[in-house]
Amino acid sequence: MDSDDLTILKIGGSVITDKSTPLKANIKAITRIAREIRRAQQEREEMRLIIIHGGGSFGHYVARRYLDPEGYLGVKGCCETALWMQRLNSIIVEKLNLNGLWALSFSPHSFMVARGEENGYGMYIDPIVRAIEHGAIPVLYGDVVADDKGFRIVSGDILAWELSELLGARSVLFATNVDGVFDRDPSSGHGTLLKEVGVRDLRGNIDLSKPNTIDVTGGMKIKILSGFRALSHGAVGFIFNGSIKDNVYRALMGDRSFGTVITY
Ligand code: IP8
Repeated sequence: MDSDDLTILKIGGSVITDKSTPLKANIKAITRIAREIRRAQQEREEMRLIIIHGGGSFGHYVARRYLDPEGYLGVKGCCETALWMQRLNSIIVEKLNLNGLWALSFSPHSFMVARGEENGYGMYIDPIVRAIEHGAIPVLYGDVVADDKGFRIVSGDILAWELSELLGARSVLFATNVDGVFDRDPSSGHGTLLKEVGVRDLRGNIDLSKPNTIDVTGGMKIKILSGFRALSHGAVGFIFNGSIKDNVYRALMGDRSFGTVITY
């Protein structure tokens, strides 16, 4: 597989679910994004794609009720979270296929383990590579993952960076519900959108906190910092607003005139 043509698109849960209503998918947004991806695929035939989506009002809502202070879910919480994430995933995969994208679901809990903070994750990625080689679009999602003590959560952001590193994908796109990275909390009314952020330069003067009451996997800061290794190996991230029409299409076509580019 030629990894230069491989793009990883992470679609935030806040874009594809209704975050104010538990367990409600945003069908309109999912359908719009599916059409935009299809349009980009038709115009960039060489593009290979992995799609990863977040948890939104499915995974985060369910997991929050079970997480203990150490970040473990317990077996009941694990299975319930996995079940609801699978439901959201099947809605998304269905809409992608209905719009002419040959999307194939992969449940991360079934092919990966967590090895502790220092050692990252172990994954069996051959089926994903084969699927891409044979023309399918693997669709993964933030999920539950086992380590040697129990079940934790792995965010779709981490999966995006991990896969980018393992497969050598250069382009890692994050469709979120904000315009990109701001130098301070934009809700203060004074934030300026940054065109580019180097992960090495992250300093105290950039306030990456994103007030969010529902996410259990952190905000913008973790999204960027968890890319440190992949970025140091040549990946380039792009964080943009995927709730705005045509932005997913534009991002897939290589337009970087909006949003924030993340480099090493
Ligand atoms: O929304 C979290 O994935 P994220 C998934 O990408 C769960 O952080 C299960 C809460």
